[in-house]
Amino acid sequence: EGVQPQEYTLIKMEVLAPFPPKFAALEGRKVYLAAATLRPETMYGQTNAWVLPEGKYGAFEINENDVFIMTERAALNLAYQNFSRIPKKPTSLVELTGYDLIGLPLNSPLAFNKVIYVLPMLTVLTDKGTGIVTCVPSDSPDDYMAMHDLKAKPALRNKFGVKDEWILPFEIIPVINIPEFGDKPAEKLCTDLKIKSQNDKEKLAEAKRLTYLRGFTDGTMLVGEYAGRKVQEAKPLVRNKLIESGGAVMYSE
Ligand code: A2H
Repeated sequence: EGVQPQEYTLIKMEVLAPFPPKFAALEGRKVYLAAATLRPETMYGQTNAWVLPEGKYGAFEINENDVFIMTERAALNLAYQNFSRIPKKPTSLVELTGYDLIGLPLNSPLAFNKVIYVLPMLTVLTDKGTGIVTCVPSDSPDDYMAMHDLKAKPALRNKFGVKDEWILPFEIIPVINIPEFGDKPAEKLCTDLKIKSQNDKEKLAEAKRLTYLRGFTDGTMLVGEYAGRKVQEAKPLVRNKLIESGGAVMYSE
């Protein structure tokens, strides 16, 4: 990691009732998967959340009501940023793995899809952000390829117990137009660069660089309250809205 702190928006993806048996200790609480993003303006296009199947997570008390599911490392950082029931001390109500989370139904702020599901992604890092990633296949090449892999490979879905209805009905939702790359920039770049799977690290890094750069400088919002505005202008506005409405908190590491 560099010396520059990275500022993330943590999106509060609410876990919908009924909770599974493993979540018994969380009854009566508001439970969220806390997803770290650098692109809050894309949240309209969320199609699912990603977790690392073998990853270790906890359900941490943020205050009397709210519980965030994330890595312990993120919970400790957040506790030092004033997000913990006991000051500077993360307290977990239950230990979880990614496998416990796969298939949970979520409602995520701004998402046009009212219910989305938790799915496995093998490239999620547990030492970055919260270890939870929200999937926006229109604008993130990593997300697009991971979704493409799961859709194209029934054996991969089987391996992780992913039901067809958690993924197959979800289509790419255009969120931003980039003059060079169109309304589905991630798909266009992955196709143009002939990226084969979510494990094609080098090409994905190039696709990410291009979408991030061009999206920020030349992108225009297609949807939401700031449709027609430049991404540069919309990004802080959407982020502030999310925070004011209780849908997100800021987090740095
Ligand atoms: B971004 P940086 Cl639309 N493991 O959010 C792997 N990836 C992670 C992660 C983790 N533990 N935590 C966060 N991320 C992803 C949206 C998005 C993102 C779009 C386009 C590009 C993009 C929707 N997914 O990121 O290494 C999250 O995905 C491209 C860089 O800290 C987060 O923002 O720079 C981004 O990586 C943070 O990456």
